[in-house]
Amino acid sequence: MTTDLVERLLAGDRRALARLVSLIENGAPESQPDLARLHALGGAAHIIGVTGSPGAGKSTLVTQLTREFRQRDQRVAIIAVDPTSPFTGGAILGDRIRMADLAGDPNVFIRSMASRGSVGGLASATRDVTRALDAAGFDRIIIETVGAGQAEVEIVRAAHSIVVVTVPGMGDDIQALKAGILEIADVFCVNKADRPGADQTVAELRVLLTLDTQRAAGAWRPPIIKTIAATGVGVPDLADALVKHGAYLRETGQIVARGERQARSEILALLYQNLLAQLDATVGAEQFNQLIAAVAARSRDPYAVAADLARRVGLGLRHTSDVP
Ligand SMILES: Nc1nc2c(ncn2[C@@H]2O[C@H](COP(=O)(O)OP(=O)(O)O)[C@@H](O)[C@H]2O)c(=O)[nH]1
Ligand SMILES: [Mg+2]
Repeated sequence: MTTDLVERLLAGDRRALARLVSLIENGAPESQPDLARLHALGGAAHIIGVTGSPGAGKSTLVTQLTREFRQRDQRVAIIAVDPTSPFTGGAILGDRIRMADLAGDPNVFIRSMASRGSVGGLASATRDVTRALDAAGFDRIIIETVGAGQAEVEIVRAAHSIVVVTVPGMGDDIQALKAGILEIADVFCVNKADRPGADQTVAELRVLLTLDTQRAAGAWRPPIIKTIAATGVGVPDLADALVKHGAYLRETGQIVARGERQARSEILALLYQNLLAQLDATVGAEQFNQLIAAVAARSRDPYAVAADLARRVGLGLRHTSDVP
C-alpha cells in the first residue's frame, strides 16, 4: 500500500511527493486509492497552462513566472509536458544556471513528463500528477505543453488559466492560432519582445480577438502581454494577468463550470478506458477484429454487434486496480 505516502505528502514530505508522482506517472494501479483520496483533498490550487510553438520561450517564461510567484511568497509546481525542450535535459547551460535557485527551493517542484504510452495516457497522467500537487498544497501549478496535437490541447484544457505564447514575426503561428488555440486562450503572451515586430504581432492578435465573436459580451477579454522571458521583462505583468483571471473565474462562478467540464470529460474517459479494457479481457482483440471485418464486409451490422458486445462486456465496471 502507498497510503502512508499520502500522509507524508500531506505533512510536506517532498520525497513522498516525488515518489507518488513517479508511481502515478507510471500508471501504477496501486496509486488509485491514493488518487481518490487526493482528489477529495485538492481543489485550492490555481492551475495554469502554458502552450505555444516549440522554441517560443515557454520553458524560459515558466521559469521566470515561477520566480515571480515565489517573490509573492507562493508555492509553485511545474509540469513540463513539452518533449521538444525538456526542462532539465535540453536547456542550454545558461538556462540551467538560471534555474539553479529554483531547483534548490523547497517550495518549488519541477517534473518533466515523458510522453510514453498512449496519447490519452499522457493526458490522464498529467491530470493525476496535478491532482497530487494540488493536494500537496502548491498555490500555482504551471503545466507547459507544446500547442501541437489533440493530447496537448486536452492537457492544457484541464488548466484554469491558459497562456498562449507566441513570438514576433510568426505569421504562420497566427494562422495556427486561428485554427484552434485562439478560443482557449485566457492570456496571450508575445514573448521575445526584444525582437523586431512585437508591436505588430500584438496588433494582429488584437484584430483576431475583435473578430472572435464566440465570446459573449461581458466575458473575459484575454489581455495581450509583451514579455522578454530571457531577461524577465513583462513577467510581473503576466503574473498579474493570471492572478486577475483566477479571481475572475472565482468571482463569476466559472471555476465551478470549468471543474464540472473537467469532471465530465474525466468520467467519460475513465468509462471508455474501462470499457476497452473489459472488451479486451472478455472478447479479445482477435475476435473483435473479426467482428470489425464482418461489419466492414456487410455480413453483419454494427448495431447488432455493438448490442452483442455490450451484453457480453456487462455494465459492472471494474476499478482500474482490477484490470489485469
Ligand atoms: N531573444 C530572446 N530569446 C528568448 C527569449 N525567451 C527565450 N528565449 C530563447 O529561446 C530559446 C527557446 O526557449 P525555450 O524556453 O526552451 O522555448 P520552449 O521550446 O517554448 O520551451 C532559448 O534559447 C531561449 O534562451 C526572449 O524573450 N528573447
Ligand atoms: Mg520548453
